[in-house]
Amino acid sequence: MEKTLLIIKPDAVQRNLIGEIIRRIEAARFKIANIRHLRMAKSVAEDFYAVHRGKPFYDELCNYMSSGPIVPMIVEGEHAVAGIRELIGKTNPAEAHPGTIRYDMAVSLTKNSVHASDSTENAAREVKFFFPREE
Ligand code: 3AN
Repeated sequence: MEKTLLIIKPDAVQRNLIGEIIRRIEAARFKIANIRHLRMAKSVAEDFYAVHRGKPFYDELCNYMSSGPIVPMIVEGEHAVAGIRELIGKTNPAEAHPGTIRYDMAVSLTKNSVHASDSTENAAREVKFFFPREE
């Protein structure tokens, strides 16, 4: 069993896509182990995306991620990290495969509807970031 962190981003929350995204995760046999609804201050978004500090898209990314509510959740299941990355599709929706969340829902490279941890190490850090009491 593996845990990963998935975030429904502001563009998807705003377009009432929370239910459809969770439906797809559950249809793929993963469990939602914990879930929140919150709005990040810009400084919190900057901490979350600290690995991207200095990149040209960093400021736009942090402004966007703090622009409205998000829904972070812990997703659990066999090979959850790789499985959820597959389900969401490539970062750039123009390169995502049909049937993936980003292909079907994303608006642009920045407004790409969802985030998911890309390794077990990052999953542990990201789960702790939003769910500090989770073991
Ligand atoms: P992913 O979310 O697929 O793991 P990361 O971690 O490389 O992708 O990037 C984090 C977020 O930063 C992406 N979800 C996207 O919104 C944004 N981003 C990444 N690369 C670019 C880029 N070249 N231009 C604009 N935004 C980007």
